Amino acid sequence: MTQIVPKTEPQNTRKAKPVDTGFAGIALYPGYLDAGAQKALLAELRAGFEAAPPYRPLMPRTGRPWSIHQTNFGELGWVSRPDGYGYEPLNGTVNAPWPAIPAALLALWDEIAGYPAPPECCLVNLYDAPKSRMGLHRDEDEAALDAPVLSVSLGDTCVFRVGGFARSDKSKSFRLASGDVLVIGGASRLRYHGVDRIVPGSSQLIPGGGRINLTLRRVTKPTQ
Ligand code: MD3
Ligand code: FE
Repeated sequence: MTQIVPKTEPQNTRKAKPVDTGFAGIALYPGYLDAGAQKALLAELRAGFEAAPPYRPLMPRTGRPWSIHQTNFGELGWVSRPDGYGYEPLNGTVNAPWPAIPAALLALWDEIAGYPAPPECCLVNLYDAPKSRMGLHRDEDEAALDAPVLSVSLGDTCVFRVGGFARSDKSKSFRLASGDVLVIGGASRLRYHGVDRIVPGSSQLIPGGGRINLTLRRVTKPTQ
C-alpha cells in the first residue's frame, strides 16, 4: 500500500534566491534578514562591543585615521598595523581574545556560503552617516582565497562599488540596505571594491543613524 507522506514545512523561510549583480560569483540576497532578525543581531553585536569596543584604525605607514570604526569577533581579527594589515588572535586594545562570532552569523554562513569549514573572522565596520567611506581595495590577506566572503549590512543604506582586478578597471555601484546579505566568491573574490557613501536617514534600525557591515571570512586553509 502506498502511503501519502505529508510534506514538512521548510525550516528556513528566508528568501533564498539571490538577485543577479552582473558579476559572476557575487550573489546579493536583498532583505535576507527580516526586521526581527536585524534587531536581534544588533543586540548581540552590542553585547560584543562591551568586550571589544570599536576603535578607529590608523592607516599603515601614514598613521592617518580611517573614517570608520572597527572591531572583530571570532578566532582571528583583521587589524591595521603600522607596517601593514593582517590577522591577530588577540585584540590589542584589551589584550584578550575577540568575542565569539554570534551563532546567528555562523548559521547564516552554513546556509549560504557553501564552504565546508566555519568562518574564523567576523570583521565589523561601523560607518557614520554621511561621512564614512572605504576606498577601493582588494581583500587579499586571507590564505583561504577559495572561501567566499559573506557580508551582512545593517542600518543606513550604502552606495557600494565593485570594480575589476586592477584599480583603474571600470566599476559599477549598487546599494546595500539593512538586512541585505552579499556572498562574494569564485572569480570575483579578488575584485576591487569599496563604499562610496552612506545614505543618511535611510534606516531606523540604529538610533542616531549609521551603518554596520559584518564580513565573515575563512582566513586559514582548513585541514582535512
Ligand atoms: C566585493 N567592507 O571590510 S563588504 C571590507 O561594506 C569591506 O564594509 C565593505 O570591503 C563594507 O573589506 C564591503 C562586501 C564585500 C566584501 C568583499 C568583497 C564585497 C566584495 C570582495 C570582492 C568584491
Ligand atoms: Fe573589502
